[in-house]
Parts: sequence; structure tokens; C-alpha cells
Amino acid sequence: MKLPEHVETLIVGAGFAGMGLAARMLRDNRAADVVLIERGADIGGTWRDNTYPGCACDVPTALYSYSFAPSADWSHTFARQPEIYDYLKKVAADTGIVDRVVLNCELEAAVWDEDAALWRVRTSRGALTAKTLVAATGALSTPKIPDFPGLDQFSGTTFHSATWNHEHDLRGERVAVIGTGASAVQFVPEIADPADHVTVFQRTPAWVIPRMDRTLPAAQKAVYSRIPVTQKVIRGWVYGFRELLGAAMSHATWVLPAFEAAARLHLRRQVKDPELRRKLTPDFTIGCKRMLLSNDWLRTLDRTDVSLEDSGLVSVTENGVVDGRGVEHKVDTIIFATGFTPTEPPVAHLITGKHGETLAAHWNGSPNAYKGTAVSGFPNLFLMYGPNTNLGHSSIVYMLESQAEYVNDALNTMKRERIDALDVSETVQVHYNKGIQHELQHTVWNKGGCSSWYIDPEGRNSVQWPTFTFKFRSLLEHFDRENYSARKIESVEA
Ligand code: NA7
Repeated sequence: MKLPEHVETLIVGAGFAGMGLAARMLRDNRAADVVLIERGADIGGTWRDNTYPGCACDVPTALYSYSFAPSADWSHTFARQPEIYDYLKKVAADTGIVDRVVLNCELEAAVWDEDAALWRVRTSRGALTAKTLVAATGALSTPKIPDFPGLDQFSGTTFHSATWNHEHDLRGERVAVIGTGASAVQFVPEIADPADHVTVFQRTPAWVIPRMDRTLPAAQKAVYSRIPVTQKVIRGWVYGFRELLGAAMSHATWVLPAFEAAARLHLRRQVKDPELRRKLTPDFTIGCKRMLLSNDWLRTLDRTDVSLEDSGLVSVTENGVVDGRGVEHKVDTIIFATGFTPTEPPVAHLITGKHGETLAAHWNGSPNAYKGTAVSGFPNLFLMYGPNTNLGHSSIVYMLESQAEYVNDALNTMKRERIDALDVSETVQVHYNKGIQHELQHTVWNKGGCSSWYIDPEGRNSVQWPTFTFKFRSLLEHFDRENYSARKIESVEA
């Protein structure tokens, strides 16, 4: 569609988050009130961008899919990237979202106009105004490439796992992989065969447990499609199991050694070399960093044509990389599997609130929000997947649908009560965050003895939701108008 001059609700980003909210609004017949802008050439967010070999979800698809759009077609319990991308495209078509998206349209700036009570928005395709702005730009959308000295002098090929260079043939090459997170464990087993030699540069070993993946037989798919309630039951079962896992990480960390024992057994089974096993054994409590699921990562590292360098990477030269011991490794290609910038979302630099400061300046490196969704001083702004909404155990889609319900209720309240500007009370936001930080104190993410991207530069955990996900859902079930100041252009009311 064409970018309009004005829209009630402008959603930035058409991935799982933005689409989840748009779908919710469309179910209330509010198509005319919503426009999504998407900087990419298609919808799909992280599932459009991450196309590296072996890319798959590490949450079972039974749960990692919209509750309002079940699909009986998944090929595996843990869906692969192409299928998830196709699923999102189908949902966009089926719900009508596809008609409300402006593609190749990047947000450049959004400034709150207090007098007019609206957002003045500049995009790469022109300007518009919006009564409400929703940042649904994702936490894992901007790749992070550390600034290694000498990187600009490297004569070979470099790319990040999230912007995989499919034109580049790795056959017969010496490849350096930097990072050992969720992305690396998925693609290293895939590139080990074609490459001549792969050297993996590890900074911190991760706990790895087997991925209970299997293909879904035709009979099971037929049952799902003919008796949909069966799929709901499976979803519920997976949800319940994941909540127990979450409870172990947040409320009952004493059970975590049992998970560590399973991970150690997995390591012993897959890696014969005791020295390699030592390098791969973490010294922090399992769950502190994201637990990795893989059936072939550890085994791959035990191959003779794959090596693990555990002193990290210090610099890059014209023909290779230098490890922490000062040894140069000649390589043809460097692949960065160094993750994203979840605690410094770039969109925060583009949004200026009512006090004239950007969200990034306001947060000053340590994001916080009310219910992960609203920020005092930034009226009519909602964040999807905002601060303290990430999970270490379950599906973010569940959290996003909870937020979509809340934001949709807020939008309906504004319409019903003819409210022009809603701004959450600062006192309420501060109180809320005190509670969140208090609850996080005893979780494995804060106490597990690791350094992770959950902890921001201020030392606060501004990423994780601290407890059961159903508590988040019930907290966001209805919009709590009383915790916001509501302004009508003519009159001001507390
Ligand atoms: P992650 O999980 O953030 O992993 C990034 C990896 O890159 C991790 O092993 C980091 O080591 C490593 N890293 C990051 N910066 C550096 C530097 N400067 N030097 C060496 N190594 C570095 O990103 P992924 O893409 O794997 O996964 C992202 C999410 O996708 C994942 O959490 C799931 O939610 C799905 P570290 O452990 O920090 O020492």
C-alpha cells in the first residue's frame, strides 16, 4: 500500500510482533486504523532475515506460532526457518495484514508533538502523522559485529550469520566462526562438510542439551487438521512443560543441577577428546545464558577438520585472525555469529518523547518500561517485546500476543473515551520496575555466575521476564487506564 498522510496507529516492523498486534486489531475490524511500515522487502522479521544453513526455531512450533492461526502443516516439532517464514506470509495473507503494510519503508525519526497530541514521523518513503506509534522492531533485528582491530584490512570474505552471503561458496575454504551462541550451533554442523577446515572461536562455553526433534508423521497432521482440539492439547502440554522449566530457572534454581547432569552426559556422549570436553564445560549455572539445543554441534566440534579455539579472538590481519594466545590462523572467510543488540535497540535513537529527549537518551543504556510496553514521557507509544519481556524457556509469541491484547485494549479505550494522549504515570512505572528487579534477584539469569546479554551495561537485567508467563498474560489482559494520565485536547484530566 501507499504511505498515508495520517493513520491512527502506526506499527513499525512486520515480524511476529507487529503482525500479532495488527492481526488483533483486524479481528476488531479496525483495518482502516492501522498501517505497518517495514524496512525490509517483505514481512517476516527475523524469520525473513536469518537464512543461514540449519536455521530453525529452538522453541517447539506447537507453541512458537500464533494461537489464532494454528497450522497442521509443520514438518518437524522444531520448525525450520523457511517454514516459519512461509507461515508468516500465509498469516499475513489470510488475515489481510498484507494490505496494510508499506514495504521498503524505514523509520527515520518519530517526534511527539505535545500540542497536536500526535507523532510526527519521517520515513524513507516520506512523512506522516500517527496518533499512536508502536515499535515492533524486535530485539534480534540488528546484527552486532564487534569492532575487532584490523577487520577492515582482511582480504577475504566476511559476513554475519543474520545476513548470510549465499553467493559465497564455502567449499574447500578455511573458515573462522566467531561466537558459539544459538546461531553458531545451528550452522556450524552444516558448513563443516563443504568447508576444508572450520575454526570456531569461543569466548564462553554454553550448556548444550539434546533437541527432541522429530518429523511430524502424516497421520498426526491429519488428526490436527480434522480434530483441531488435539493440536490445542499438545500446545497446552508443551506450554505447561515449559512453565515448569521456567519455574526451575526463576523460583527453584536448586533443580538446575539435574539439567546440568543431562548436559554433561550429552557432552560425554558426543565428544571423545577429554581436553575438548574441558574447553566445552561451562563454569556457570545452566540457564544463566540461553541453554542451547543441538544434536550435532558438540559432535561436529570433535571432527578433525573442525577446531575449537577457546582463547577468543583478539584481532584480524590481512589473511586471518589472531587468537587470545597471539597465534594467527590463516582463513579465507570469517563468519560472525556474534548476536544482536537487544539492550541497545537502535529504534530508541529515533523516537523523541514529550521532554525532547530520545528514548535511547532517556534509557541511557538501561531500558525500562511499564509492563514492557509503555514508557512515561512517551505518550501514545507502545513497545512490543520491550524491556523485561524476554524468556529463557518458552515462546516469545505468547508474550507478544499478551502485549497485543493490552495495546489493542488501550487503543479501543482511547477511541471509546475520545482520549488524545495517554502517558503512563512515572511513579507507577518506577514501582513496577522495582518489583521486576526484586523478583529477578533470585533467578538464574541474575545469580547464575555468567555474563550474558540479559544484563545491560548498568548491571541491570533489563531483558528477562522474571516469572511464569501466565502472570504476564494476566497483567496485560486488560488496559489499566487508571495508571495513565489521559489528555483530551480541550481538557486535561489526571
Ligand atoms: P547470541 O546468543 O547473542 O550469541 C553470540 C555469540 O557471540 C556468543 O557466543 C558470544 O560470546 C559471542 N560474541 C559476542 N561478541 C563477541 C566478541 N566480541 N568476541 C567473541 N565472541 C563474541 O547470538 P545468536 O545469534 O547465537 O543467537 C541469538 C538468539 O537467537 C538467541 O539467544 C535465541 O534467542 C535465538 P559470549 O557468550 O557472550 O561470551
